[in-house]
Amino acid sequence: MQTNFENKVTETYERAFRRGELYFVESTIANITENDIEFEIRFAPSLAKKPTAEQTEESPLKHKADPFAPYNQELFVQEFENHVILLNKFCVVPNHVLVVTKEYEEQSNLLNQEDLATMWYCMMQTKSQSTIAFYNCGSLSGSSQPHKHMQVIPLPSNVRFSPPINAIIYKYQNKVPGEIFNFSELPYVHYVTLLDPQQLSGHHGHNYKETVSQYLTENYLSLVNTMAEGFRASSLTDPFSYNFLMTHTWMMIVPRRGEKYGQISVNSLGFAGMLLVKSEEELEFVKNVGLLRVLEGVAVSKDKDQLIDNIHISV
Ligand code: B4P
Repeated sequence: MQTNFENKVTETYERAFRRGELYFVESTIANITENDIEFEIRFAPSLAKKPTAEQTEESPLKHKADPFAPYNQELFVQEFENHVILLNKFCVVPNHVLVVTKEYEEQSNLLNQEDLATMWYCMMQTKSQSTIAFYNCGSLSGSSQPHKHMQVIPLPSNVRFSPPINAIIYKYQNKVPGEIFNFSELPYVHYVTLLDPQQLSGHHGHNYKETVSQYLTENYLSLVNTMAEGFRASSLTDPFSYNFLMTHTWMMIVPRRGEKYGQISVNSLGFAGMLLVKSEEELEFVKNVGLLRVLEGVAVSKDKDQLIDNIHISV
């Protein structure tokens, strides 16, 4: 049984698609196993033809048009306090939504309590599929639009461990919620924390939204602070770009040092274990080089001498 939110998303999606206001991008999936994790590579050749942010139909010149202000009414799902919830115009997975600030804010800003509350609202209101929420923060994070926006994407329900990174999280179930740790299986610096189901359950009466969003914000900020402390201690410049991922049970943050590895542009979904490639050459490149090597190439390698001593990596 779909919620009102899901009905609204589906109706808007179908109407926008029929009217040619939204593009569904065909893709195929190749699986690749490294370090016992089955990763997913999504091959979407027609995306290579998508106009870039600098050159859209509305703005063929070199100045950037903001697609979220004004936003396309055909993609509008609903308002939620300081945000509008829009459908992604170029979706690889149907019903992929964007949570966009009503007032312009920079994509390099920290998430605030209202951002996290709206991301959580979209996740909780999507009951017929599992979802992952993410934020591509900063210019090296794989983001293409500078107006602050978070994203929530449905995941195929037939995948047992979805997203693929869930295939390893069960090994870390002894971690106390709130403790920050990392996966020894991954070669790049990242920080993970498990969420406490008690704190997220509906047992907080009328204060539910406030209590949950405060809890999510505390956990998000403690990941950001741990990342920043690690970089300060290593005397490297703070990364101002990172990817943030959130499911119903965990959060993860991955600092970025590069936007692309070769031709491959990586966003948060790459670190969920779902990498996107746009040509046969890119697909072959990832298979030859190794997917973890691609991710390590745009993140911070755990092997970097200066980092290994200074960034606290607990397992
Ligand atoms: P950004 O944060 O700026 O960047 P992004 O998600 O990496 O998207 P990008 O635009 O760079 O897309 P890419 O070709 O790599 O997000 C901007 C968002 O706004 C995007 O979702 C974009 O599609 C959307 N958008 C642009 N103009 C819009 C408009 N006028 N109205 C509404 N929305 C608009 O990748 C294409 C898509 O595939 C992205 O959505 C990406 O998130 C998704 N994707 C990546 N990996 C995937 C995977 N493994 N499986 C499924 N989908 C995947």
